Amino acid sequence: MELSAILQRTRSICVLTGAGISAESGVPTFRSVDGLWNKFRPEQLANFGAFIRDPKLVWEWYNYRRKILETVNPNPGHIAIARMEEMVHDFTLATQNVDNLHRRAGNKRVLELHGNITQSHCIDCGTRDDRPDCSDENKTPRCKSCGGLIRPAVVWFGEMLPQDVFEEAKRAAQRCDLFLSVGTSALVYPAASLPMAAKQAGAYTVEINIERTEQSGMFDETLLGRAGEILPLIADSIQLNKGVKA
Ligand code: BV8
Ligand code: ZN
Repeated sequence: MELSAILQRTRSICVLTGAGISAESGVPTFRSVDGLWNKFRPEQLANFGAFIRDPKLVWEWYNYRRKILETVNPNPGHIAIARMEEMVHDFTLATQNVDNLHRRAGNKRVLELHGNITQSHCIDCGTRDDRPDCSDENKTPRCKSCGGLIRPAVVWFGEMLPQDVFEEAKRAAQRCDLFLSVGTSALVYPAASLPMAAKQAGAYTVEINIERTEQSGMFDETLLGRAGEILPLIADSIQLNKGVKA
């Protein structure tokens, strides 16, 4: 059974996205050569130990990424997923991205498996402070109520994902009849376990990537190409099948 046939009768879609969907917006991916700070492996900076050892360096990296996000916009891939949410009865979006672009594209419900870089809070009292004072680059941002260190609200390597969010994504993967894995190298767990959970529950699984990945062999179909070109075609096909007026 091909994807086009599935799209005619699908009532429940679950989508998992990775950095690849934001590449066409100009957000560097993690593993691409011009990737983020490619002299560091993400695991080296995106962990609590590194933060405690050198909070200034880790904040430099997050402020560098926050700055990029102020200059980019959602692309046709993000927008196609927001359209799918409108059209499909049971639609779930789970993302590994912390870039807030799915929300900016109009998705109302986004399961942020790894948090959101535009948010931050105190590691001691938990007070939220999304605009910590990073003006003095020699100082690390401190909590206005207890003086504790402020950290980005993202999930670092070795840290648990927000369990309610991950469990909801897993339930959606096991409930859907179509699972789309978009722009992810599928190397980071437990997010990378979701496609297999969908497959084992009988969903039709499709990978969308500019190249094959570690998991390509598991998918029913791998569509090689740019997410910003393939996803609008899928959204159009869903719209056509539902005869939904734009
Ligand atoms: C945890 C937030 C419990 C921070 C991130 C099982 C096996 C092995 C290892 C583990 C395991 N279980 C746990 C681990 C350890 C670890 C892990 O998975 N390590 C990996 C490296 C092997 N996992 C964890 O630590 C997780 N926590 O397990 O807690 C626990 C607790 C204590 C002790 C033990 C267990 C937490 C993981 C979350 C880490 N945080 N991000 C931040 O962003 O700063 S992960 C981060 O990296 C991203 O969120 C994302 O998940 C990952 C990057 O992957 P992608 O998004 O896929 O991006 P990438 O660049 O790799 O690939 C882009 C793809 O797009 C490519 O394939 C490319 O071809 C494609 N592409 C490019 N352009 C396009 C495109 N596709 C389509 N169109 C285009 N235009
Ligand atoms: Zn505090």
